[in-house]
Amino acid sequence: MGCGADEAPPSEPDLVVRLIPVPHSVETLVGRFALSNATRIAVDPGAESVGQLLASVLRPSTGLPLEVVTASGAAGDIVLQLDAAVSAEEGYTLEAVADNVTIKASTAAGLFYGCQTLRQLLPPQVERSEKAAGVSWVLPAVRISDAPRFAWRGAMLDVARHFFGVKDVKQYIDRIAYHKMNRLHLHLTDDQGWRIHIDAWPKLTSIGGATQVGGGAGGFYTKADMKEIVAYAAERFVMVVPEIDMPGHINAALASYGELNESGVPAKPYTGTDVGFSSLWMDGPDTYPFVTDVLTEVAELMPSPYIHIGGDEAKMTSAADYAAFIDKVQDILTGAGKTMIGWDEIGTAKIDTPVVAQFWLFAANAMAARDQGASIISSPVFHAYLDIKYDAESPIGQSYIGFTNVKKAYEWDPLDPGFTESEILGVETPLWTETVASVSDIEFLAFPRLAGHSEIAWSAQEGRSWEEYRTRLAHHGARLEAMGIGYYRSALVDWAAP
Ligand code: TNX
Repeated sequence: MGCGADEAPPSEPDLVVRLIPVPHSVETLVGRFALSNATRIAVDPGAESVGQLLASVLRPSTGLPLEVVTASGAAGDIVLQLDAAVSAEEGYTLEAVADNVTIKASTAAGLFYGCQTLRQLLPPQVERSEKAAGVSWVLPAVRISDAPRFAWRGAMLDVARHFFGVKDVKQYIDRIAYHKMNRLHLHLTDDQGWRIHIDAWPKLTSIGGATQVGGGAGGFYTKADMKEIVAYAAERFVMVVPEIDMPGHINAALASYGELNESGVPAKPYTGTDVGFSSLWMDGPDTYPFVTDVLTEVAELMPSPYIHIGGDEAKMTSAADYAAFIDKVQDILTGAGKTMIGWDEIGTAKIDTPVVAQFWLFAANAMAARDQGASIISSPVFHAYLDIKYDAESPIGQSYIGFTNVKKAYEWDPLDPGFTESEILGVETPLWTETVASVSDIEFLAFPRLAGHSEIAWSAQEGRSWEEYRTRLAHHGARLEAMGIGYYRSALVDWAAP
């Protein structure tokens, strides 16, 4: 990326361009654009809500009125233009000169991503939720052309092991969207909790939702909650992808209904952190009606064209039962008009296209899925997992595969271990929450690693280097801090003062 500094007088902020994820091309120009009381956000019809979102993040810190108008823009304005000439679907161009900042894109999503870049061109204090005094709200003259590498730029949040409410989920959406990520995969069910209300099986949430790891109160989303999350995400161009994990990781359902158990007796609620011990009762008369009801209601509720069915670590299910189960589930989803996603183990079953396999651990399984025509989401446990401890000193997190420091989290290629670009739908960064009980725990494990993952999802592989990235990350920390994110101050990074 270009990093030419402007000739700023010493009292002005240093106007070096440092962006995460790094854009496709950056050309620094001479000069600067200054926000003032007269600055308006002038938007094309169809871009009003993107303009309002930009205003809502810039107003509190700058204290400027930043009126949003549907107009073609005049001198002094920030202009958001829908322009079919910017061909890449989520791409944008951004040009800042003394008179204007102009963002162009062919879609509202592209304009939104241009606005996220604009935020990062301003001083980091712009991210504060209260007025920041004594800051000069200027950005460097620059010409940027940008578009994402992958269509799927996801983050996964496990709300089953520990429950996180609507407000926390919205905040996570804000933070991933800021990094130009566009999928929130919600891991809604597991042994320790069932978090989405199902009308036909209400005890899933009244019983299965009432606890979590460590025995806390748990919780669940009503259908209205889920609609609220989906709408909030959609405004920020994030698709919410629900996961109902089956046929393993299912104890919360077994604890809710005796008839799902061979014994006829509900399983005991589980509040520990083991994996792989539970399975649906494959021959049970109520099992497939249950699976069908759940998937049908989830398909009706969620606009996402994808439903994730888990399929991981089904250690108590025989290979034959597992394959038959995946086959039936895929038929149910196809009937509901949805594309199935599963963890890489689904590659051991017969699957039909369209289908998506999420590579997490078993390359052979992911390859087997690929060989059956599956698209791949890359989220290798050794690099992409946000729940792994940074090092032995990390107070929370897991270490079953060792440690993942900020460098290792950044240094990987989503084509490993041998995919082609077109086989990869994209990248996802999962946060499992066995050890994550609060928003500050999320912040500590997700940040700053998620910023690096956003770059792997958005930016080109070519020319990527930790040494260069860490200099940008050093300054990105001040932005995270201004957002109120309690991120992990890795000693591998020379964090810059805000
Ligand atoms: C394996 S990753 C799991 C999760 C756990 C994680 C960490 C994956 C597809 N399954 O259920 O949370 O290990 O313990």
